[in-house]
Amino acid sequence: MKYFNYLLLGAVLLSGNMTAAEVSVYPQPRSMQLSPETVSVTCRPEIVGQDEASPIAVKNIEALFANTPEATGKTAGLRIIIGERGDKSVKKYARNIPRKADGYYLKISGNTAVIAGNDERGTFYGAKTLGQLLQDGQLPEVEITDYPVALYRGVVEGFYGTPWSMKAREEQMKFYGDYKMNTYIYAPKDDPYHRSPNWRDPYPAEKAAELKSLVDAANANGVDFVWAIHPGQDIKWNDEDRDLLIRKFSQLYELGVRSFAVFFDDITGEGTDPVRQAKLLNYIDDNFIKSKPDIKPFLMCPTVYTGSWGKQNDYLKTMGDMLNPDINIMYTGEEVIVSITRETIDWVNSQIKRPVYIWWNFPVTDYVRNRLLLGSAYGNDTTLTSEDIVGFLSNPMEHSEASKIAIYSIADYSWNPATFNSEKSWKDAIAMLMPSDADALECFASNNSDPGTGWFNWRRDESVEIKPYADRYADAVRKGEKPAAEDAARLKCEFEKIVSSSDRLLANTENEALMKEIGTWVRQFKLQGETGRELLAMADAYYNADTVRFVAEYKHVRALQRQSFVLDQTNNQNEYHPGILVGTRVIQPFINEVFSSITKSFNAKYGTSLEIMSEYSPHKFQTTIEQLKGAPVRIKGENIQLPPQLEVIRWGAGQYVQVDLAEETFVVKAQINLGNTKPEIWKFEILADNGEWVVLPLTNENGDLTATIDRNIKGARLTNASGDNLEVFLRRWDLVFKK
Ligand code: 14T
Repeated sequence: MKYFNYLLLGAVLLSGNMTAAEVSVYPQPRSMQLSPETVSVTCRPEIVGQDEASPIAVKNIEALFANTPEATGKTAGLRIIIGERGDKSVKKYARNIPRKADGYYLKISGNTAVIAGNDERGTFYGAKTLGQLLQDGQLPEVEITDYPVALYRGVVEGFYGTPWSMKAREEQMKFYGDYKMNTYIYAPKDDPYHRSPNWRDPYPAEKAAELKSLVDAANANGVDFVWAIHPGQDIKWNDEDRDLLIRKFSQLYELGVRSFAVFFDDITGEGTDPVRQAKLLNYIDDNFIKSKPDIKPFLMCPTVYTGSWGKQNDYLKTMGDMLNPDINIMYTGEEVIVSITRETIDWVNSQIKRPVYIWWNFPVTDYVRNRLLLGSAYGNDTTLTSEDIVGFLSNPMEHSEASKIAIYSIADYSWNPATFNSEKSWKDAIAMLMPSDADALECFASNNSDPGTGWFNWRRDESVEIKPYADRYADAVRKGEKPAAEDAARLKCEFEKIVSSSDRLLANTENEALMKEIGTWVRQFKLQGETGRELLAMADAYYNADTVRFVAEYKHVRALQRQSFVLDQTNNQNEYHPGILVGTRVIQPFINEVFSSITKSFNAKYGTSLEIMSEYSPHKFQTTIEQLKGAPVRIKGENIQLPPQLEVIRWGAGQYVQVDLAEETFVVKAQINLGNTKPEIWKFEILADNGEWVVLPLTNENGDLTATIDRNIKGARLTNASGDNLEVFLRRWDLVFKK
């Protein structure tokens, strides 16, 4: 038989019924030789070796052909020979099986399919691959040798915020099994029995029962359920706490857990001592982990889990020297949220003296809860081998279904970094989640991927295709020129695509779990598309000097902006990052700038005074500081705020910022952070309900300039009263009210 190399084939059409493009195995196999021949499976295959083979592998094969009619005995059907190294059934193929954990050999030829695993999980993965190859009762003739680079692949549910539901987790287990991920770490920061205050206490019966069924779901899908404890914030370095920790592990062992971890991240104080941490971990490793024959290697997350912190001290080196060599150590990279590079790996491994276990903080959004990160998983080094990394996990969003876009690609990457194609993997993930509206979901995802400049400043590509057109159009507007017709047309087309994609997603019933998570963002996205479309019409009216049409379009844009404001204020009202942000990297800035510029020009030309601020707010902002003119007033939770500015603000003597409230409001206090400045040099005033400005004292509270207000006010103002021109940071400017 003549075999073709799959990778070289591309999308070339083959004779027979299947094309290479149709044959899509995920994660991408190490080696796959595909022949043009196909095998038709018309009756239920005979399975050979099922008594010894991995039971979940056999079960999967049986399920694949459950609806195929029974063999009649006249025609010879497909024979599936299945088993793992050492089983009689696959003895003949022993030398073909890769000697790698989770590895398998799969060969389909004539009327025989061989699935031979290096271990039980390998056999299971061989069965999963067979399932992906089977399409409409056809199997390609193929020979595959496959095994992963990273020994541990999957997810660490390690974010702050609403933990995944048990139902969502069970659904995830199946997904991990399907795409050859073998690890799920249970470590939700907001489970009180994982962390302080209750890490010492056993789970109450009801919670324990839920965890047990989760462990069963993990086992049914070849996934190691790792239970992690997070004791570091209040641990006492004594025998009592040590024994309580082991007692807690024992409870989870009874529930079926066979993999354990201790996390020391995000703590302060006594608990951070690496020597004591290492001694405790070695003790647990020697006296608990290794005392039972069936527990998998121990895992820890260090306090110094990020390179830029670790270089300042010997913490990681101490861990590397002291920890038992078989305890795995996690690490997020050079920063908390960052891509993983070759240098990252080489440095950390030199410290910890073992291959690192990567905790990749993508697509986690606990630091930007008003956004969705749906972009591709690009940027990690593709030369990593099993000597470099022992594990590679994703820390996901609190939206489990939406996180699958990234998780799918991380599964692909961690199995086989060398052939990883982030763009293709992203597209395939989207098609897997929503086959019939994949293009609509792609449109949404490609415009919702950047976490912004906040906290970590790890930026992601967004709206890449439309950006050049948007830039050129905005540039023309900025110069007072009419934008090119081609750019306007391309943008109009894009905004229409945004509207129609949103509508299709909102009507989609194929993946209800996904729509439940992202629906509000999709509604916001639709409003953004409509705003963009009407803005272009407004601009067009301006350039044609059609003032009547301009005003009508202006009002339409305003109405859409107002709807978007209401949506933002009434959904996802978490205390950290409330609201619903979409298209923040290219589209929203484009809309804001063009709206303001054109309205300003219109006002100048026709003597009108239309509001130029694009972001709708019932409250108004006035300032004499040039840099801050046009800044929006936002309402976030219980704060009316001016958004923090990244650049230094040059605040001249006597200059002020002032917020005019839409209506009289009871305000508790003002909290202002301008970097390191003294309260005496500022004058803070409120506009009292009798219409008079009243000066209130400012005090310094933990770096914030604070004024107690506790009354109804109509506005507030802060003036530079130092007599000097100042350079300050505008980090916070909040009026705190009670709803
Ligand atoms: F353990 C770690 F590897 C880790 O990443 N810990 C947390 C994690 O739970 C969280 O989801 C993630 C993303 O926000 O970052 C870590 O949490 C932080 C990191 C910080 F730098 C929380 C506050 C920080 F200032």
